[in-house]
Amino acid sequence: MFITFEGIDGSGKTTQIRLLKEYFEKQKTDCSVFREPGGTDISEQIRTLLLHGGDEMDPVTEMLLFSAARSQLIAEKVNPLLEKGTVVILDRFYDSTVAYQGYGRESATIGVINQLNSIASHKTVPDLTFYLKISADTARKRTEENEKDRMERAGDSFFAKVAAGFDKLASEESRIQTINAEQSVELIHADILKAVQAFSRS
Ligand code: Z5A
Repeated sequence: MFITFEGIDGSGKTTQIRLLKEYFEKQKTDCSVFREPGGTDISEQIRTLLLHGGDEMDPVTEMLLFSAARSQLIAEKVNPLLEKGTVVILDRFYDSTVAYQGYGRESATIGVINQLNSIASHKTVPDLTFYLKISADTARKRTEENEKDRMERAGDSFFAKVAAGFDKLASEESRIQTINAEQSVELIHADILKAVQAFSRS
């Protein structure tokens, strides 16, 4: 099973992924977790460039680097694990490129980004995607102590466009389940488990 988590920064993805991994481990089901960008030596080097490179990075360069990191992760880790029957969970996947580089930066049309995503994912499609939907205010309160990286330094209007992009994607794609991420950690986990168990039975 291939599961991805999406949402704006601070929506609680990392917290929920940790709980879901614990659930699979209790079930004695092999489960691997990777973050995007990242998850391989090459992809982690690209992550450093993307999050800590200079503010002068060109938006098309940024879009291509996210895709390059993804291609390496899918080819080197995700696809071989899925072939072995391991559950793979990704903290972000290509929906983030649609939301951030497509709707947020407007680096290319959504059609072009979809083509790029198809190439960079090696045509691997998630079985389930959880979109943790949260207001910008709640997300800001949860992350205000953190030091801001290059992406996080983009302004409020950029993040409003990204959030609207995620909403639009979720309304268009049946694999995407929107979860109310304003709830407690426990209630969000329960919603996610219900969807995972329903998928496993189907
Ligand atoms: N990006 C892109 O532009 N294009 C792409 O294609 C891809 C990515 C793949 C990666 O950032 C950046 O790259 C990201 C998008 C961009 N940039 N932005 N902006 P990252 O990997 O460094 O981090 P992130 O994915 O944006 O999120 P995060 O900071 O790791 O947050 P999170 O995982 O969503 O949340 P969390 O760490 O689980 O929780 C945040 C805090 O809230 C923490 O203190 C928790 O204890 C607390 N929390 C969590 N859940 C709750 C609930 N339910 N109630 C109260 N408090 C909670």
